[in-house]
Amino acid sequence: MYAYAVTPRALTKYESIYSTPLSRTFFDRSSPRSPNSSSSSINGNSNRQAGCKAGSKSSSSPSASRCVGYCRASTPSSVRPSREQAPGMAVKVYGWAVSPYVSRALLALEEAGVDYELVPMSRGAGDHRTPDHLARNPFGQVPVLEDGDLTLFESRAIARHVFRKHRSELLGSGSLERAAAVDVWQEAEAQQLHPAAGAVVVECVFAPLLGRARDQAAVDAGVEKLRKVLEVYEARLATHRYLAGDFLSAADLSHFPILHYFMATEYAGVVEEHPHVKAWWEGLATRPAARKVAGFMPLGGAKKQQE
Ligand SMILES: N[C@@H](CCC(=O)N[C@@H](CS)C(=O)NCC(=O)O)C(=O)O
Repeated sequence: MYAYAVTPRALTKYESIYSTPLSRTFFDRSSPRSPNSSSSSINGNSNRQAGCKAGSKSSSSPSASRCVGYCRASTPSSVRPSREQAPGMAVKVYGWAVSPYVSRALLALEEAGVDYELVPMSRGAGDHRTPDHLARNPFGQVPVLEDGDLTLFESRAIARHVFRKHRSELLGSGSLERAAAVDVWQEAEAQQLHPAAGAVVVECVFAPLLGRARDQAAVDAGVEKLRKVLEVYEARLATHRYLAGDFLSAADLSHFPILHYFMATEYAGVVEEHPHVKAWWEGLATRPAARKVAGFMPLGGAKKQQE
Protein backbone atom coordinates (compact mmCIF):
# COMPACT_ATOMS: atom_id res chain seq x y z
CA MET A 1 0.00 0.00 0.00
CA TYR A 2 1.52 3.33 -1.02
CA ALA A 3 -0.25 5.79 1.16
CA TYR A 4 2.70 8.14 1.30
CA ALA A 5 5.66 8.36 -1.03
CA VAL A 6 9.09 9.07 0.41
CA THR A 7 11.56 9.89 -2.33
CA PRO A 8 14.69 7.75 -1.87
CA ARG A 9 17.72 9.91 -1.25
CA ALA A 10 20.40 10.46 1.36
CA LEU A 11 19.05 11.58 4.69
CA THR A 12 20.54 14.46 6.61
CA LYS A 13 21.46 13.95 10.25
CA TYR A 14 18.35 15.88 11.20
CA GLU A 15 16.18 13.62 9.11
CA SER A 16 17.85 10.56 10.51
CA ILE A 17 16.41 11.43 13.88
CA TYR A 18 12.97 12.40 12.74
CA SER A 19 12.42 9.99 9.91
CA THR A 20 10.50 6.91 10.88
CA PRO A 21 12.14 4.53 8.39
CA LEU A 22 15.65 5.25 9.51
CA SER A 23 14.87 5.21 13.17
CA ARG A 24 13.31 1.81 12.66
CA THR A 25 16.41 0.60 10.86
CA PHE A 26 18.46 1.92 13.74
CA PHE A 27 16.62 -0.32 16.12
CA ASP A 28 16.40 -3.43 14.04
CA ARG A 29 19.22 -3.70 11.59
CA SER A 30 18.43 -7.35 11.14
CA SER A 31 15.03 -6.56 9.67
CA PRO A 32 15.40 -3.94 6.96
CA ARG A 33 12.30 -2.59 5.34
CA SER A 34 11.57 -3.50 1.83
CA PRO A 35 12.75 -0.65 -0.42
CA ASN A 36 9.43 -0.97 -2.21
CA SER A 37 7.46 -0.32 0.91
CA SER A 38 6.51 3.19 1.89
CA SER A 39 4.28 2.27 4.77
CA SER A 40 4.52 -0.29 7.49
CA SER A 41 1.78 -2.40 8.89
CA ILE A 42 2.30 -2.89 12.56
CA ASN A 43 -0.45 -5.12 13.71
CA GLY A 44 -0.79 -7.17 10.64
CA ASN A 45 -0.13 -7.42 6.94
CA SER A 46 1.78 -9.63 4.61
CA ASN A 47 5.11 -7.98 5.53
CA ARG A 48 5.11 -9.60 8.88
CA GLN A 49 6.21 -13.00 7.71
CA ALA A 50 9.13 -11.78 5.67
CA GLY A 51 9.93 -8.82 7.86
CA CYS A 52 10.48 -10.12 11.31
CA LYS A 53 10.67 -13.60 12.63
CA ALA A 54 11.02 -12.25 16.13
CA GLY A 55 7.39 -11.23 15.94
CA SER A 56 6.45 -14.76 16.80
CA LYS A 57 8.19 -14.45 20.13
CA SER A 58 6.64 -13.20 23.30
CA SER A 59 5.69 -9.56 23.02
CA SER A 60 7.46 -8.86 26.26
CA SER A 61 10.82 -9.97 24.94
CA PRO A 62 13.27 -7.28 23.88
CA SER A 63 13.53 -8.75 20.41
CA ALA A 64 9.80 -8.60 19.96
CA SER A 65 9.76 -4.94 20.91
CA ARG A 66 12.23 -4.22 18.13
CA CYS A 67 9.76 -5.64 15.66
CA VAL A 68 7.50 -2.63 15.79
CA GLY A 69 6.94 -1.48 12.27
CA TYR A 70 7.62 -4.78 10.65
CA CYS A 71 5.40 -7.40 11.89
CA ARG A 72 2.23 -8.34 13.56
CA ALA A 73 2.23 -7.14 17.10
CA SER A 74 2.28 -9.96 19.56
CA THR A 75 -0.52 -8.30 21.42
CA PRO A 76 -1.64 -10.68 24.13
CA SER A 77 -5.14 -12.03 23.84
CA SER A 78 -6.11 -10.18 27.01
CA VAL A 79 -5.89 -6.86 25.18
CA ARG A 80 -7.19 -7.92 21.79
CA PRO A 81 -10.20 -5.89 20.70
CA SER A 82 -13.60 -7.43 20.88
CA ARG A 83 -14.19 -6.58 17.23
CA GLU A 84 -11.86 -6.73 14.30
CA GLN A 85 -11.17 -3.95 11.86
CA ALA A 86 -13.28 -4.25 8.72
CA PRO A 87 -11.30 -5.50 5.69
CA GLY A 88 -9.98 -2.65 3.56
CA MET A 89 -10.44 -0.15 6.36
CA ALA A 90 -6.92 -0.17 7.73
CA VAL A 91 -6.16 2.39 10.36
CA LYS A 92 -3.20 4.57 9.41
CA VAL A 93 -0.92 6.65 11.55
CA TYR A 94 1.16 9.28 9.76
CA GLY A 95 4.35 10.44 11.38
CA TRP A 96 7.78 9.65 12.73
CA ALA A 97 7.46 7.30 15.65
CA VAL A 98 10.38 8.69 17.61
CA SER A 99 8.07 11.58 18.43
CA PRO A 100 6.47 11.10 21.84
CA TYR A 101 3.22 12.38 20.33
CA VAL A 102 3.24 9.72 17.65
CA SER A 103 4.22 7.15 20.26
CA ARG A 104 1.14 8.07 22.27
CA ALA A 105 -1.07 7.22 19.31
CA LEU A 106 0.83 3.99 18.68
CA LEU A 107 0.57 2.96 22.31
CA ALA A 108 -3.19 3.44 22.25
CA LEU A 109 -3.48 1.29 19.15
CA GLU A 110 -1.21 -1.36 20.63
CA GLU A 111 -3.15 -1.43 23.87
CA ALA A 112 -6.38 -1.71 21.92
CA GLY A 113 -4.98 -4.46 19.69
CA VAL A 114 -5.98 -2.56 16.56
CA ASP A 115 -4.42 -3.40 13.21
CA TYR A 116 -2.76 -0.32 11.83
CA GLU A 117 -0.16 0.95 9.42
CA LEU A 118 2.50 3.45 10.28
CA VAL A 119 2.98 5.66 7.25
CA PRO A 120 6.54 6.95 7.50
CA MET A 121 7.29 10.63 7.17
CA SER A 122 10.44 12.69 7.38
CA ARG A 123 10.46 15.90 9.34
CA GLY A 124 13.72 17.00 7.79
CA ALA A 125 12.29 16.58 4.31
CA GLY A 126 9.29 18.66 5.31
CA ASP A 127 6.79 15.88 4.71
CA HIS A 128 4.56 17.44 7.36
CA ARG A 129 4.38 20.70 5.39
CA THR A 130 3.13 19.22 2.13
CA PRO A 131 -0.38 20.06 0.93
CA ASP A 132 -1.36 16.41 1.37
CA HIS A 133 -0.38 16.42 5.00
CA LEU A 134 -1.76 19.88 5.71
CA ALA A 135 -5.07 18.57 4.43
CA ARG A 136 -4.86 15.93 7.16
CA ASN A 137 -3.63 18.29 9.86
CA PRO A 138 -3.75 22.02 9.14
CA PHE A 139 -1.24 22.59 11.94
CA GLY A 140 1.32 20.61 9.96
CA GLN A 141 2.16 18.23 12.78
CA VAL A 142 2.22 14.53 13.48
CA PRO A 143 0.61 12.24 14.40
CA VAL A 144 -2.44 12.01 12.20
CA LEU A 145 -4.76 9.05 12.46
CA GLU A 146 -6.98 7.90 9.64
CA ASP A 147 -9.70 5.53 10.73
CA GLY A 148 -12.16 4.94 7.93
CA ASP A 149 -13.79 8.28 7.18
CA LEU A 150 -12.29 9.92 10.24
CA THR A 151 -9.07 11.91 10.04
CA LEU A 152 -7.81 13.05 13.42
CA PHE A 153 -4.88 14.99 14.77
CA GLU A 154 -3.71 15.76 18.34
CA SER A 155 -2.27 12.68 19.95
CA ARG A 156 -4.41 12.75 23.07
CA ALA A 157 -7.59 13.07 21.02
CA ILE A 158 -6.39 10.20 18.84
CA ALA A 159 -5.78 8.02 21.88
CA ARG A 160 -9.20 8.85 23.30
CA HIS A 161 -10.84 7.97 20.00
CA VAL A 162 -9.08 4.62 19.89
CA PHE A 163 -10.08 3.81 23.46
CA ARG A 164 -13.64 5.07 23.00
CA LYS A 165 -14.01 2.75 20.06
CA HIS A 166 -12.19 -0.31 21.33
CA ARG A 167 -11.51 -0.14 25.06
CA SER A 168 -13.87 2.34 26.59
CA GLU A 169 -13.15 1.07 30.10
CA LEU A 170 -9.83 2.88 29.82
CA LEU A 171 -11.80 6.13 29.68
CA GLY A 172 -13.82 5.21 32.76
CA SER A 173 -16.93 4.60 30.70
CA GLY A 174 -20.11 3.74 32.56
CA SER A 175 -19.26 5.87 35.58
CA LEU A 176 -19.35 9.65 35.70
CA GLU A 177 -16.95 9.57 38.62
CA ARG A 178 -14.38 7.36 36.92
CA ALA A 179 -14.62 9.20 33.59
CA ALA A 180 -14.11 12.53 35.35
CA ALA A 181 -11.07 11.17 37.20
CA VAL A 182 -9.59 9.98 33.91
CA ASP A 183 -10.14 13.43 32.42
CA VAL A 184 -8.53 15.14 35.39
CA TRP A 185 -5.38 13.04 35.20
CA GLN A 186 -5.18 13.23 31.46
CA GLU A 187 -5.19 17.00 31.84
CA ALA A 188 -2.56 16.74 34.57
CA GLU A 189 -0.36 14.86 32.14
CA ALA A 190 -0.87 17.40 29.38
CA GLN A 191 -0.72 20.58 31.46
CA GLN A 192 1.58 19.70 34.35
CA LEU A 193 3.86 16.72 33.83
CA HIS A 194 4.49 16.85 30.10
CA PRO A 195 5.69 20.49 29.98
CA ALA A 196 8.11 19.89 32.84
CA ALA A 197 9.47 16.52 31.76
CA GLY A 198 9.33 17.53 28.10
CA ALA A 199 11.68 20.46 28.66
CA VAL A 200 14.26 18.08 30.12
CA VAL A 201 13.75 15.51 27.36
CA VAL A 202 14.16 18.04 24.56
CA GLU A 203 17.47 19.22 25.99
CA CYS A 204 18.90 15.93 27.26
CA VAL A 205 17.67 13.49 24.61
CA PHE A 206 16.99 15.40 21.43
CA ALA A 207 19.48 18.27 21.53
CA PRO A 208 22.47 15.88 21.49
CA LEU A 209 20.92 13.87 18.67
CA LEU A 210 20.48 17.09 16.74
CA GLY A 211 24.07 18.05 17.38
CA ARG A 212 23.40 21.07 19.52
CA ALA A 213 24.46 21.79 23.08
CA ARG A 214 21.85 21.41 25.72
CA ASP A 215 20.39 24.44 27.42
CA GLN A 216 21.15 23.59 31.03
CA ALA A 217 19.02 26.45 32.36
CA ALA A 218 15.99 24.96 30.60
CA VAL A 219 16.85 21.54 32.05
CA ASP A 220 17.15 22.91 35.57
CA ALA A 221 13.86 24.76 35.32
CA GLY A 222 12.13 21.62 33.99
CA VAL A 223 13.57 19.46 36.76
CA GLU A 224 12.51 21.92 39.44
CA LYS A 225 8.99 22.06 38.05
CA LEU A 226 8.83 18.28 37.70
CA ARG A 227 9.83 17.76 41.34
CA LYS A 228 6.81 19.80 42.43
CA VAL A 229 4.50 17.98 40.02
CA LEU A 230 5.74 14.61 41.24
CA GLU A 231 4.99 15.48 44.85
CA VAL A 232 1.34 15.66 43.82
CA TYR A 233 1.62 12.40 41.88
CA GLU A 234 3.29 10.69 44.84
CA ALA A 235 0.45 11.68 47.16
CA ARG A 236 -2.12 10.50 44.64
CA LEU A 237 -0.42 7.18 43.96
CA ALA A 238 0.11 6.54 47.66
CA THR A 239 -3.64 6.14 47.98
CA HIS A 240 -4.62 4.89 44.53
CA ARG A 241 -3.06 2.16 42.45
CA TYR A 242 -3.38 4.22 39.27
CA LEU A 243 -3.89 7.90 38.63
CA ALA A 244 -7.64 7.84 38.04
CA GLY A 245 -8.31 5.29 40.78
CA ASP A 246 -7.70 1.62 41.21
CA PHE A 247 -8.01 0.90 37.50
CA LEU A 248 -5.56 1.40 34.66
CA SER A 249 -6.77 4.18 32.40
CA ALA A 250 -5.91 6.28 29.38
CA ALA A 251 -4.50 8.82 31.83
CA ASP A 252 -1.74 6.47 32.95
CA LEU A 253 -0.94 5.39 29.41
CA SER A 254 -0.71 8.97 28.21
CA HIS A 255 2.33 9.46 30.46
CA PHE A 256 4.37 6.71 28.90
CA PRO A 257 6.06 8.44 25.94
CA ILE A 258 7.57 11.44 27.69
CA LEU A 259 8.51 9.48 30.81
CA HIS A 260 10.17 6.82 28.68
CA TYR A 261 12.55 9.46 27.41
CA PHE A 262 12.84 11.21 30.76
CA MET A 263 13.83 7.99 32.53
CA ALA A 264 16.77 7.64 30.16
CA THR A 265 18.27 10.92 31.34
CA GLU A 266 20.50 11.44 34.35
CA TYR A 267 17.48 13.00 36.05
CA ALA A 268 15.60 9.70 36.34
CA GLY A 269 16.29 9.83 40.06
CA VAL A 270 13.76 12.63 40.33
CA VAL A 271 11.09 10.02 39.57
CA GLU A 272 12.79 7.20 41.48
CA GLU A 273 12.94 9.17 44.70
CA HIS A 274 9.13 8.95 44.81
CA PRO A 275 8.43 5.30 45.68
CA HIS A 276 4.82 5.18 44.57
CA VAL A 277 5.54 7.03 41.35
CA LYS A 278 8.47 4.72 40.72
CA ALA A 279 6.34 1.58 41.19
CA TRP A 280 3.59 3.03 38.99
CA TRP A 281 6.12 3.90 36.28
CA GLU A 282 7.68 0.44 36.36
CA GLY A 283 4.27 -1.15 35.94
CA LEU A 284 3.55 1.13 32.99
CA ALA A 285 6.89 0.67 31.27
CA THR A 286 6.77 -3.11 31.43
CA ARG A 287 3.40 -3.43 29.75
CA PRO A 288 3.86 -5.39 26.51
CA ALA A 289 2.40 -2.58 24.42
CA ALA A 290 4.72 -0.03 26.03
CA ARG A 291 7.75 -2.23 25.39
CA LYS A 292 6.81 -2.53 21.75
CA VAL A 293 6.39 1.20 21.26
CA ALA A 294 9.61 1.87 23.18
CA GLY A 295 11.41 0.03 20.40
CA PHE A 296 10.86 3.08 18.21
CA MET A 297 12.22 5.61 20.62
CA PRO A 298 15.97 6.35 20.42
CA LEU A 299 17.81 7.02 23.64
CA GLY A 300 21.19 7.73 22.10
CA GLY A 301 21.54 11.27 23.40
CA ALA A 302 20.46 10.53 26.92
CA LYS A 303 23.03 10.59 29.72
CA LYS A 304 25.66 11.75 27.25
CA GLN A 305 26.83 14.56 29.50
CA GLN A 306 27.09 12.17 32.39
CA GLU A 307 29.59 9.89 30.68
N1 LIG B 1 -0.24 18.64 20.61
C1 LIG B 1 0.20 17.87 19.47
C2 LIG B 1 1.69 18.09 19.30
C3 LIG B 1 2.19 17.41 18.05
C4 LIG B 1 3.64 17.77 17.75
O1 LIG B 1 4.21 18.73 18.30
N2 LIG B 1 4.22 16.99 16.87
C5 LIG B 1 5.58 17.23 16.49
C6 LIG B 1 6.26 15.89 16.47
S1 LIG B 1 8.01 15.99 16.63
C7 LIG B 1 5.57 17.81 15.09
O2 LIG B 1 4.80 17.41 14.25
N3 LIG B 1 6.47 18.76 14.85
C8 LIG B 1 6.64 19.32 13.57
C9 LIG B 1 6.50 20.80 13.57
O3 LIG B 1 5.85 21.31 14.50
O4 LIG B 1 6.99 21.43 12.68
C10 LIG B 1 -0.13 16.39 19.68
O5 LIG B 1 -0.28 15.99 20.85
O6 LIG B 1 -0.29 15.66 18.71
